[in-house]
Parts: sequence; C-alpha cells; structure tokens
Amino acid sequence: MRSKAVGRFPDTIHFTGLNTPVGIEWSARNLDVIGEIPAEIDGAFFRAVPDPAHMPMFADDIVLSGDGMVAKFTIQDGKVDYAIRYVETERYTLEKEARRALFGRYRNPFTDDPAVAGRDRTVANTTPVWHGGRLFMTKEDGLGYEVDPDTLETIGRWDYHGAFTSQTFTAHPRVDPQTGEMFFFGYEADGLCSTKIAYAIADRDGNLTSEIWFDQPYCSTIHDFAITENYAIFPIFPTTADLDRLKAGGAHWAHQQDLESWVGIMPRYGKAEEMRWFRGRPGISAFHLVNAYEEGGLIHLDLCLSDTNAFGFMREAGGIQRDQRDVQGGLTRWTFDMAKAGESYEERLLGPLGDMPRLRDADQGQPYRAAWYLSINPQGGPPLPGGPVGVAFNMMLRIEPGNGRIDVMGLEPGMAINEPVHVPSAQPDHEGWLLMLVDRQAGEADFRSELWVVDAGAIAAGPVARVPMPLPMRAQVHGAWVSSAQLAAAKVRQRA
Ligand code: V55
Ligand code: FE
Repeated sequence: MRSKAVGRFPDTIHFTGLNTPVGIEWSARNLDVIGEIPAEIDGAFFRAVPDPAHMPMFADDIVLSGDGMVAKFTIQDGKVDYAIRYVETERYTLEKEARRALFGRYRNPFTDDPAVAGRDRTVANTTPVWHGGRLFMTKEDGLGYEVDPDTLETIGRWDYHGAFTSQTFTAHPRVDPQTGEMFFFGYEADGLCSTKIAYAIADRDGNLTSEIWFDQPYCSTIHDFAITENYAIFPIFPTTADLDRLKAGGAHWAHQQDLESWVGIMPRYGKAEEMRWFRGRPGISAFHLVNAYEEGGLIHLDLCLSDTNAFGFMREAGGIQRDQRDVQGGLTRWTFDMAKAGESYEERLLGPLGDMPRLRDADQGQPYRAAWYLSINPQGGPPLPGGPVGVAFNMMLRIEPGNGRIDVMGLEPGMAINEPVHVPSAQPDHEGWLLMLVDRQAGEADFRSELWVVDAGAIAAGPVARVPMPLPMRAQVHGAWVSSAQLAAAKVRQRA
C-alpha cells in the first residue's frame, strides 16, 4: 500500500524504492511482537524521517529536501506503540496552506516561489536531539524545532530564548556523559555560503553558556564534529558552496577532488584564537565521526572516511563521475600529537567502508571498547534503492578498535537496515541493546518493515524480538533513544 502513487513523484532514487514517499501521519498501540522485548528496554526510540509532503518543484530534487517527520516507538513492559507526525516547520505550514511546494532546490532559496522569499527553508529532517529535557528535530541548514515528546506536536523554532545568535544548528551535537553539557555548532552561521562557524555549549539544564565564532578555511559542509574531555574537533572536507552557483539556480554543494582537507582542534572551553589547524589529504570526505578521545598527549579521532563524497549529487555537481560502488574508504583512525608542532597527523585503517556509526552515550569523548556501524554485505545481493545516498545498507558491524575484532549481522538479499539506536543495560557486564528498522522487499514496489531488537554484544545472533509494521516506513536518517526516566523529567510535563 502506498499513499502517494508511484509515478506522481520523479522516477529517481530519491523518490523510488525505500525512498518512495509515504506521507501518512498515523499511530498504533500494542503492535504485534514476535519474541520477547527485554523488560529493561523502557523508553522511546525517536526517528527523523524525510518524507516530501508535496510534489517537488524540480524533478531533480533530492531525498535530503524531504519534509521532516518525527516518529516515536514507545516501548514499555514488552509492549510497543508507534506514532509519526510531520514537524510543522514554517516551510511545511506554508506549503500545507498552499497545497503545493513553494520552496525549490536543496538549500537554494534563489529557486523558491517569490511568495516565500525570506521565509525559513529548513525541513528539520535529520536528527532527533534530546537535551535539557527538550526534544528537538534538527537539520544543519536552520535552527532546530522543539517537538513535544509526548504528543509529537511542534512547539516552535529553538534559539535558546534568543541567546543563540547563529542562523543554523548542526544535526550532530555531542553530549558529554560526565557533565551533561551539549556541545554544538552552526556553519554558514550568518548566511548562505559564509565561512562563519558559531560554536556553542549548553549546560545540562539546557541553558546556553557559551557561543564563540570562527572562520573555516573555506565554506564546507561540516556535518558532524567531535569532543574529547578537553577538546572540540572540527573536520573540514572539500565539498564547497558557491553563491554564484546558487544564484544561477545550481547545487548548494559540489565536491572538489583536488582541494585539501583540514581538521581544526581547539580547547573545548577555549577561544577561537586557540584553534590549531591540521592539513589533510585532498578530495577525502566523511559525514559521520564515530568518536574521539585522549590518550596522554594524543587525540584519536575515529571516522567513517571515503576517498570522495558519498553523495552522488555532490560529486556530480563537482564534475566527478564515479559509480556509488566505486567509492572507497573505511573506518579510519586519525591520531594528532598535540605536543608536536606542525600540521600533520597519523592515519590508520580500523575497519571496512561504512557509515551511520553508533556509540554508547556513556562512551562519548572517552576511550571506548566497541562501536557499531552499517555497511554493505558482500553476500547480501544488490543493495536496495533507498536512504540518503540512494543505496541502502544491508549489514551491521560491531567493531572493537582496541584489538581489531569485528562481528557481523548480515542481512539476506532484498533486505535493508536503518541506523540503530543504543539502549544501555542495567547489568554491568551487558553491552545493552540495539533497536533498528529493517526493511524487506516483498514485491516490485512493496516494502515491509520491522523493528528489530538486537543484543549489542551478540549481533551475529540476529534479533531477539521483531515488531512487524502494518504500514510502509520511509527510510530514516538518524534516531535517538530517550529513557522513560528522561521523559518523566521533560520540560513539557513541568509546564502542565
Ligand atoms: C546529510 C543529511 C541531510 C543533509 C545534509 O547525512 C547531510 C548527511 C537529511 O539531511 O541535509
Ligand atoms: Fe548525519
């Protein structure tokens, strides 16, 4: 069953396969559970799902432009409820009233209907962020939108009561598990194609305590960053924005294969003048960083690195013709010796090419034993069309960077996997649980999805419980786990 007939939307990877628009706001209680969900899994799995509510203005529109939907699995006493709603951004509301798309190409306001000039373009479709008792739906081209974690109603744009002066907020903030502070940034912070970065900190209660500004070497897409106990780390890859290209109606991002990369490292409570810039290889790209931590005077940064940009449309805008299957790279460790002068750092391969890494919240910025990420199963048949880059992952890896051990949960042909969230266990020697959506192709345009519950320390064994979904699910970007204890302390519940 599809709500939006195939054929109405463009016939590209951005609107077909698992990326076929669904656009249904719905909820269900007591979904069927096959197997048994461990009782200690008690809370909510929030997901960010891009899903265009209207036909795009341009047939070459991309999956990253889809209106953000916020989805929630509520899990308690082995029971599962589900709900999904649109984030009512300014853009969604304007287009809903007009009953058609008014905003044009991805991050290009020069292609919009003049009726919406100057209005907020963000679609809040990338990451649900929980901090200070609030839930935000984020996308890096605008501010986050606060959402009621109980009802999924949109509360409004979030700028820390006017204290945060950046126009943008990253989809990848980092929360220090010891201090509870959230570290975050916005790039293009004062406008389109600007090199300005705003770097900010909010305390554990969600009050803005710091905001500083600095310039990056050129206007790149800084999708993710990392923190350690003492440092903030900003990777700069050569996918760049250009105002003249935008004014001509072109792409926001174009990858530049010959341009050098950079890493900026500064004391996390420091000043912009304390930033140290390290120079890296040209042409490389990473969207997601696994973790960073300190070991003596060294900083290790583990990241999902590739030798070119993983998004076909960002490569093509830069004149790079390369099939998705020919993108090379792997889970990589960069080591920076902060006692040594100079711009260089060490590089070492940790694991195969992949993305969508997950870490235990308690390991953020700390030495860690294991992480999980997604990859392509060589035995899994051709990957299904779907997800942000148009090719869905069909294998999950658990890696121990300390000793190189890798465990695998590979899927059968015709299956796909979305990024997991991690749920901690109360048992000290248990690694916790992973929750994720797994899709299976049942017919040419028929995809069935299930929520899987997997033992994080024994992924090769497959799921301990499965929850078949009664309606189609569009591919997710990122998710977040919020425990019932955290939900009980939500700011919306204190207002009542
Ligand atoms: C990414 C996702 C986005 C975006 C830019 O995963 C980069 C990377 C879902 O939106 O706008
Ligand atoms: Fe991301």
